[in-house]
Amino acid sequence: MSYARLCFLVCIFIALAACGTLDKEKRAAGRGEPAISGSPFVTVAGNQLLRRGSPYYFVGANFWYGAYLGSTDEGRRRLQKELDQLKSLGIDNLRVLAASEQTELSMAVSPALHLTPGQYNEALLIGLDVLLAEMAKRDMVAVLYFTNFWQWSGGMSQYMAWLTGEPPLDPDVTNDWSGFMQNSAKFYRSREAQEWYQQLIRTIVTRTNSITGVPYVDDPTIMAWQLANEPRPGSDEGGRPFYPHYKEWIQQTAQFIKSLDANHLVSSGSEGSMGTLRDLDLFRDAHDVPEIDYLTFHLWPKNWGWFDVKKAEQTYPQTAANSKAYILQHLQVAKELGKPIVLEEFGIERDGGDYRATAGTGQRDRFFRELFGFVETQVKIGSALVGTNFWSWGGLGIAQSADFVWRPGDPFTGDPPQEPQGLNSVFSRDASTLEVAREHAKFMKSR
Ligand code: IFL
Repeated sequence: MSYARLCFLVCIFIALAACGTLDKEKRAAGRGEPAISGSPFVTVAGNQLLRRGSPYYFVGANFWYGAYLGSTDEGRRRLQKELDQLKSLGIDNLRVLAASEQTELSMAVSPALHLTPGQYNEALLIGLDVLLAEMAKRDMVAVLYFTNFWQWSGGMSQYMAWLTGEPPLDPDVTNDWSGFMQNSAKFYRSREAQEWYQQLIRTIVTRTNSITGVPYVDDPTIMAWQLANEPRPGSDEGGRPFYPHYKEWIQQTAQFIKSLDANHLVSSGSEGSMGTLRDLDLFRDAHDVPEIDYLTFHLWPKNWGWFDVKKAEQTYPQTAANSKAYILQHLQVAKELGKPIVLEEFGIERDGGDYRATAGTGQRDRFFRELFGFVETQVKIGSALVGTNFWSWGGLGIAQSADFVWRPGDPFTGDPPQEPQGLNSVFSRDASTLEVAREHAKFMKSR
């Protein structure tokens, strides 16, 4: 055989082998089996997430202030300790606030990353770099959200304040939550606000990490970009006429992110039906766009009036039943849309509604155990549920005042500034709660 002919046959052989491998990977993903090799990025295959070619199931936490810790020397020391602890427990998927807006809102965090349209706080951007670099060392992944529907980080209401030149509507002063939500939702239909928001997105997505030198778009430490924390179409009473703008915003923002970054997943940050005018069909419709890779939903028994900490024993059974029903409804939507789904927020107070870090966590442990057990059942039967992030990691943070109110300069806990410090925080010392999470992580990693 001539040398040229031999080379030709070898090339054909290699090409056929490669096709066979790809084919096998596709088939394995379709059957929910581990593929042979795979992308370092978290990717989607049908109702599943894949990481490095294997199905990816996770236990995660909300760590909204991660980039804040990365922005100071003291914070970095705390960050390293906390990431070590989380990693040792198997909690390795962190949902993080990527951008806050500077605001006069009374219960908002400061400093902020987005100072005025187009101007950013470099220290907090570096904080995000540090967070990602430290997470990469520990093989953890992050979900990063770009703004907030709520007031505690400035959020959409601050974009509206920039637009009008008026102070933002402050729901913690007026107590007019419906008015606040209707005003924040104008963000979706303001061309100028969308330009500022997209400029911010472009700045973050196209950034190169100053610590690792890795462009964000090439960094597998990022699992997903997320449009916002809990974006709603408006208030339950008044939001319906504006729903089309909301859906359009979801699709256009996701398209925009994809135009900058083909490697990472995109999700909305929605609470599910409770955040979509209490309408499951609208939740489904809003996420029935190809640019949204996976669904998200949140579960808040106390906020939704199911759980009353003062009548814990009486209200717990209904809380558990409602929670499971809510989960199942959302898994059904995910199945219908053929996408994975993440329960990326849930929480419950400490015993007796006591905010002190020394207060018991019996009721929280019970709730987490019950939810995680339910998640495991759903994972075993191959539903679309791929992971959870509890709300919220409080780590080594601690309330500084007897009134449990956060004030600028105080250490961060898992509870944002609008809520009592200690309300939903899972602290580093909460051994029994963390043991429940660790056990669940073991199961999820075995899938
Ligand atoms: O702290 C809240 C946060 O704004 C959120 N969802 C509910 C949390 C607890 O009330 O995103």
